[in-house]
Amino acid sequence: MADLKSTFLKVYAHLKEELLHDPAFEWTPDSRQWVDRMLDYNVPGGKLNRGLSVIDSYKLLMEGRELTEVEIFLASSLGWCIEWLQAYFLVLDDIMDNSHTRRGQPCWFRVPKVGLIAANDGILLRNHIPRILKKHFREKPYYVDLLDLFNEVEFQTACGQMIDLITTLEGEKDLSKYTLSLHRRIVQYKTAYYSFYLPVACALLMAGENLDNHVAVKDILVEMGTYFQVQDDYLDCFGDPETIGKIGTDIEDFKCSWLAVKALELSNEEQKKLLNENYGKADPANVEKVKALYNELNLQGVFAEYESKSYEKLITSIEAHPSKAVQAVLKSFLAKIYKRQK
Ligand code: GPP
Ligand code: MG
Ligand code: MG
Ligand code: MG
Repeated sequence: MADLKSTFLKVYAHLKEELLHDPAFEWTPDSRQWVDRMLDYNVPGGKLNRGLSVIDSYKLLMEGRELTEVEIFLASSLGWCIEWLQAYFLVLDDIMDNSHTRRGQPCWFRVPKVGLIAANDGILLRNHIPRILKKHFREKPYYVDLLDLFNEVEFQTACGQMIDLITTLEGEKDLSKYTLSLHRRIVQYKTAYYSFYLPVACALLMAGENLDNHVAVKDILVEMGTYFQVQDDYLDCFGDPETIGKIGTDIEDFKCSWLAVKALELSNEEQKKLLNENYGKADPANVEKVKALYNELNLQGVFAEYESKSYEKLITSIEAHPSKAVQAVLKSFLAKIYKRQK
């Protein structure tokens, strides 16, 4: 595993060098240095679960046979495309969510002299993906499918982000619209497609599969992605910022978080009143009141229950899949996130 990660990181260095010498632009020392620093700051510093999953999944689809160096390079490159996509989303998401830290360091837009240049850096990160794909996959029979996949998943994520944001609009702060079905819709689009379906879909394309034949796999991965974002919502309030590398802002931002939805479901009239008065305010005193109510309602226990139920349901759907190789892909993905603390 440590070995796979170091191979994967070597591919990052290689792709970065290519991008820093992309012949479509006339590079100067300044411009090259900016992109170099921006990439190192934003791309490789996460858990790399999404990227590494492409290699893992491809290997499992090959029934565990030893991969060639070329196969490892290609699967790693696709993995990095997903990490680039993630970096692009996070740079912009942190501006939109007014966040402070990410991966244990200040959000990129908060770095001195970066500010809103970060918005353009997000655009650059996004554009690096088709640059990488063109360089390494242009001759592959599945090239068009890859481009199409990345485009479709990005579109779905942006739509999810849109509904995540418009539900919080000032003047329309109305907690009564925060239901489990709205929450599910938001997280399915903003998180599940790009974080869970995309890595496996990349591996399937590389293995020569037609994605239309894998709708059942997609459904399971979207379910897993939903569970993953519920964990993210939970950790936003109950996680240790040192461990998760970010400070939660969901309460301040009036987000349709799983915790808010559950709190509303379990509250009596008085508790609902408290939520309405304190949710979505930047003042730490208001935030504390919301957190105290979450504790009073035992949301940690409610989450623990949800977590084990989701796990059991997912295992049951995975075991209903006819292919043992696909089952292995899905189980390995689930094992990486079950009871995660970060
Ligand atoms: C996670 O939401 C969703 C994304 C990072 C997708 C962003 C999509 C864009 C089109 C920009 P989150 O805000 O809960 O994540 P975090 O808790 O990591 O800030
Ligand atoms: Mg967000
Ligand atoms: Mg955010
Ligand atoms: Mg979050």
